[in-house]
Amino acid sequence: MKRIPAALLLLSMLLSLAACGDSEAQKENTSAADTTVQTEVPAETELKDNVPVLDFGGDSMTFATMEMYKYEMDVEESTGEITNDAVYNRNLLMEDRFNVVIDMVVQPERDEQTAFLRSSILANDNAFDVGAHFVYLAGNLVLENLFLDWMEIPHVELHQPWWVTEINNAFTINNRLYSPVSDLCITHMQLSYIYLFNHQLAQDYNTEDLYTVVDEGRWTLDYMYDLTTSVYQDTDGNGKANNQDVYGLVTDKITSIDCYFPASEQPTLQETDTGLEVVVGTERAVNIYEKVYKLFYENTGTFVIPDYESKHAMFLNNQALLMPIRLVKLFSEMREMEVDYGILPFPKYDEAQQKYYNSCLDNYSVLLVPNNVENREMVGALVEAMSFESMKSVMPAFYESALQGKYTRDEQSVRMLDLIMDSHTFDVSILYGSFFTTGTLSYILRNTISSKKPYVSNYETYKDAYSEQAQKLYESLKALGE
Ligand SMILES: [Ca+2]
Repeated sequence: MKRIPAALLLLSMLLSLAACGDSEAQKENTSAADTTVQTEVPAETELKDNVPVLDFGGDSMTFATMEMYKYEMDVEESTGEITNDAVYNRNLLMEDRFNVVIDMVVQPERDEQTAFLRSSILANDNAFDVGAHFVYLAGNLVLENLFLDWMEIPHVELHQPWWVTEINNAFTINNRLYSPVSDLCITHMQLSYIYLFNHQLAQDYNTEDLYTVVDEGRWTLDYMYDLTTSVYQDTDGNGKANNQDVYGLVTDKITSIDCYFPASEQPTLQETDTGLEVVVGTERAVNIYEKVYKLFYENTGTFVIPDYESKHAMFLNNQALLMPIRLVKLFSEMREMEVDYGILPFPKYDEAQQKYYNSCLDNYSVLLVPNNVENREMVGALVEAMSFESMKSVMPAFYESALQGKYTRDEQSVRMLDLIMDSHTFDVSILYGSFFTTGTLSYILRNTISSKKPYVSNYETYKDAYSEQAQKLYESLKALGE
């Protein structure tokens, strides 16, 4: 089953807005989103969760979360703001349907959250039913044997499109899954890495239609090199490639690099019959390194910026045809952009690769159930139904907010967003990153590309340590619950 609703929903908005002029479309934006969505897509109502009729007698369903992400789980009141109200309405619906009260315990920051989840479970105080935590910090807690395997939670149907299949598959080891992701975790969407392209520069440089390139499966690392290498203009005429010039690609050299392995269908670890195998020494992995290296450093059309943020200013100033960015920035900085931009997935390894894959920054939420939770049935029913409802109404509300104003005209970008959300994957070595301290397996591509270190010798140096750590991790995971 494809994850399609957001595109369908937004398409219905687009169609309803198509008759309006630009300024009207912008004015009508919020009300159109509020009123037309539900009525125009009958197909949508057919998709629903399989949770039966249940009455939890007014009990509390309590989420443990952090201040910065509490909007994923609950909001205090209806405010008229589209994303706030989508969460508010979802929870009203759930409270009514299951006769529960949705509640939260909120910690100020990540360290308090780590401490709270652990101490609450150890104290057996039943202070929460489901915890949400940063993916890169969750693995440590999982290894402390604090949580239940979601395969044992009733009503949870992990194959449904409101669960993030590729990530959950990657996190399943020994047929157990302790830290899944669903559309309840809206941060997996917001922290998604995507590519933006500048429509004006695409026109100026006569590039072919990039959506067609994606659709035809030709959006690859090699294609991106060929496309960007001819795009350069020494705008300030100083004879040097600097931040005043125009480029085919402007990129950071930090977290976005983490996405090229997953996008090329290259994991760092793979489960075998006997353990976890480290697979970053393969020919494919080495080739990915070489392709990204060439794209970054052997390309007149690329400008590499050491920090994360300052590339945004260059893109806003029409100095970059392409730029990788976290989707969440569309809600803020990118709203200032006057020239239209389009959204693209990360490139594939080659045309033979069947699918596009996209990844996220390692700060999104995963879901954790305490091993002493009182009511597994309530946890399963609520998380399943809330995840479905999030896919149906909360995700589209966030799309609408992200693509506000002039971008609501770009139905192609919405289609690309759906493709990206439908292809989220993530490396399990980041979930269990604390096991891979020597040579930091999870970030081997980032570390070698950003420092221009040779890949193979770097891998050879840490090869034995990686294998040893992977085997220890496997044994620790096997011992959980036994
Ligand atoms: Ca220059």
